[in-house]
Amino acid sequence: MLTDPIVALATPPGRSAVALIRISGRGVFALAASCLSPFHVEPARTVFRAQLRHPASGEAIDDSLACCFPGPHSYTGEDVVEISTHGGLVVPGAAVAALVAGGARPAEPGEFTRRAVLNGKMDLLQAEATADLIDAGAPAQRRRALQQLERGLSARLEALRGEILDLEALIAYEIDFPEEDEGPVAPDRVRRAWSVARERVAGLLATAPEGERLREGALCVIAGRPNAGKSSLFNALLGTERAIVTEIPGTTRDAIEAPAVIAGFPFRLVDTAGLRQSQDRVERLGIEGSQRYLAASDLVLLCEEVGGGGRSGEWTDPVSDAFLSQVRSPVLRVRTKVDLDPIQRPSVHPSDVCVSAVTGEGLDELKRRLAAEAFGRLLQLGDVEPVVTRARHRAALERALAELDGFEAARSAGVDAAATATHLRAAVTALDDLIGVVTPDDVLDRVFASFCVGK
Ligand SMILES: Nc1nc2c(ncn2[C@@H]2O[C@H](COP(=O)(O)OP(=O)(O)OP(=O)(O)O)[C@@H](O)[C@H]2O)c(=O)[nH]1
Ligand SMILES: [Mg+2]
Repeated sequence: MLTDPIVALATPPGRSAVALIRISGRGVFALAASCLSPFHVEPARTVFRAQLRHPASGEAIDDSLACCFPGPHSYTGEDVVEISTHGGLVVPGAAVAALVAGGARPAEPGEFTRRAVLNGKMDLLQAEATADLIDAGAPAQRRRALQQLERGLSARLEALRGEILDLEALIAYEIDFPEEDEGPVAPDRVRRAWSVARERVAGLLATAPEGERLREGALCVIAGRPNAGKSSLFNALLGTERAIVTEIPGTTRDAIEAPAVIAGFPFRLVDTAGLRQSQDRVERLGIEGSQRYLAASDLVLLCEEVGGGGRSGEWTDPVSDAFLSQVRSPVLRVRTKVDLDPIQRPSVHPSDVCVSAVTGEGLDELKRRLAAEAFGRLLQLGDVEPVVTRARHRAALERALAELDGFEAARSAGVDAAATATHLRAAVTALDDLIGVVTPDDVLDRVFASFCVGK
């Protein structure tokens, strides 16, 4: 399927040693030949040096390298030429303009990958993984995206699809021999096959919360009463002096959000205004902001100074506890400023983490706990087990699960075999949509909306 020629700069604009330009589609070899000399398709996939010129004016633009990928053995499945030019602010733009003058159209975001999907070079899950790999900001995101790009998730879903098809085949016997009381397939066998498939769908679905969190970053809110050392901890976790720290209680007013990679996982750390009953209008607004963040959080770090409370070093913060009573996410208690009062430490609750933003003590332990709390299931699964990472995946699996349950309910109710089988068909369709076997245009539009140009 060859379509109109498109061109895009595949590398980001700006000062760099080289830039990569791609053209793909019908007639791109002739188009490239009008701008590059010498130009030859053969030997394919071999780099050669060529002068790049404007096809109309003949003006020399760059001394470049070019490489031809005849379809279908290319990224898009179409004829593709990749041209490496010098980087910087002027050369790549002039090179793209020359190729446009030669007849190429500037590509839409994600258009190359979209063509790859339409031409069967990759499925929709791989296309999403391509975007995730480019967007990865933490090692765990990169590993997960690469696993999905290498068809980890696709292969698992295909196996699952196969199991449901097998189940459909078992049911087909009953459809063909409806009069026989005890058909050729024991009901137990159907039930077992159903239960295995259901467990697998449910298992994958259970990875969705942490999988989606992996793409977006876990929202970790640092809360506690004024002066508890929240901003200091925030800065220590980020490794920069991002938030203002003073000895005056009520220093932080506006919540500050910053991305952070902790133990290889992506987090969005939030420093908040200290929790207390306040008459100050500005501070009250700040505290309301803290509460909004708390409500949306994936995880709360509740801070209290280790020597700040009662004599025993126990938790003494009823105000924060009252604020937190509305919070549904897990709360990790952090005892701060342990450098100040080491004597109190033995009486601290064993699950509390003791840290000092001044000496750095306890920070590694806290980071480990954060990763375990926000991504424990992923840590347990390791990098080999597939995980679903998008709302689109979750919706499709929920649909498949509902159909499998519908199948079992219909069977229990004594519905005839042909009617129960429609549920299995629908479950298979849900998985097909997820992998992207036949994908309607609007789904493609949504998937590729967030892509960068040139991918
Ligand atoms: N010795 C010591 N002092 C600390 C530590 N962490 C914070 N402090 C001090 O405690 C005071 C308050 O620190 P902040 O980080 O501003 O506390 P906060 O919880 O953000 O306070 P608010 O924004 O007012 O709610 C400052 O004087 C810090 O220098 C620590 O680990 N050790
Ligand atoms: Mg603060």
